[in-house]
Formats: sequence, C-alpha cells, structure tokens
Amino acid sequence: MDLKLISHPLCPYVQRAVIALEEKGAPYERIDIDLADKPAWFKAVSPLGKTPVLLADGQPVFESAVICEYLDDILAPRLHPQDDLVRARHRGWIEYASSVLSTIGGLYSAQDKAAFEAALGLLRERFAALEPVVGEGPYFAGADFSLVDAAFGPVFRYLDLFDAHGVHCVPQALVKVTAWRRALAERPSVAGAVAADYPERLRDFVLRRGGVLARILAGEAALA
Ligand SMILES: N[C@@H](CCC(=O)N[C@@H](CS)C(=O)NCC(=O)O)C(=O)O
Repeated sequence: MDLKLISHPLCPYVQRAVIALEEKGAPYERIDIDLADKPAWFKAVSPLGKTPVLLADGQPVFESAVICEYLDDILAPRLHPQDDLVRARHRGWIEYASSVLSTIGGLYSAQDKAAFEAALGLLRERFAALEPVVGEGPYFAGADFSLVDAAFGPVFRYLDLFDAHGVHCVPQALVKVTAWRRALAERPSVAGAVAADYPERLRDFVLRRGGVLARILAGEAALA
C-alpha cells in the first residue's frame, strides 16, 4: 500500500501517526504543509483543514486516532492490546491525551497571569490523574509500547521547553509519570518523530503567541 502522511512540523497529532508508522517499520512519505497557507489540494482531502491526513493508496483518512487505528489494523506489530476491555480503556486515555494537548494550548495562549495559572494548575491535575493509571513501566501498560504511548510522546515533548524555563507541569511527586515520560523520550520512534529544528520552531511558535509563556521564554516575566 502507498502511504503518504500529510503533516506539519510541529503538529502533535501528526507525531502520533509518525510514531505508529515507525513502530511498524512501514515505508511512507511525509509531506509537510504550511497550515498558515493551506494548499488547495490539502483542503480537498481534509474536510476540517487539519493535519494529519493519511493518503492510503490516494484515499484520505483523517483524525489522528482513526489513522492510528487504521495503521494498527493493516500493519504488524499490533500496538493496541488484544483484550476488548483493555483496548477500550486505552482508547479513553488516547482521548485524554487530546484533552491534555488542548490544555497545553491554553497554557501557551494565556494572555494574562490568571489564565496562565489556571491552565498550569489544570495541567498538573491532568498529569496527577495519570499517576495511578500508569503501569510498572517502562511504558503505559508495561513492557509493550502501545498507541497510548504514541499519543503521550508528543504531549511530553512540549514539557521540555517549558521545564527549561522553570514552568514545571509534572510535579516531582509523580514518579511513575516522570519515569514514563523519560522512557518515551528515549524511544527511537518518539525521538525521531520530529526534525532536529523542532525545539527552535516550538520556541518561535510560543513566542509568536505573545502571551505569558512567551514573556517567560523571552525572560521578561518570572513565575511568582
Ligand atoms: N482531532 C484532530 C486534531 C488535529 C489538529 O488539531 N491539527 C492541527 C495542527 S496540530 C491543525 O491542523 N490545525 C489547523 C487548523 O485548525 O486550521 C486529530 O486528532 O487529528
């Protein structure tokens, strides 16, 4: 099957699909587009104008969770668990990862201190809720890397920039989440899902939001 992944260099949802493809060792072509100037051909295959879109033999599949499920259906090894109930629970945590991404968006978009602190507090709660759910490691459900791991690798990647500027979203007491985050960062499929210039691009992206986090990154504001 001919697989083309329509992508954006910063998109965390794209990274899920890249991680799944890399875990499966599948040949594919990644095509990065400019989301600020969407090509007409992209709008024709993406009903919501969002990345990622997978073109499978030219047929568009959209929504990252759906793309990952489809890749899991057609390519070995299985990343979803076999057990129906466990698989349903994994799907829930993948949705949860999307909600954490929205909260991260709230953090880097916050224009005043109150909104910033509300987003930071919510993020810490979101990570705390994971602590009793994460297994004994190294991955979400133990030894086997799953699609939940593919969804959280891109979530944790944001935190490297934030941590470097004293904005800590994962409290130190969350030892299992912290170990999981480290294991994901070391997984080749996760590490390689973005280009070498990703940190610089993310920094520029946050600075362009002009919010509280941008001011912290620029050294103009300090955390109280
Ligand atoms: N629910 C979608 C979310 C995808 C998404 O939000 N993509 C962003 C980039 S990370 C996008 O394409 N935004 C462009 C736009 O909304 O115009 C998925 O899981 O695939």
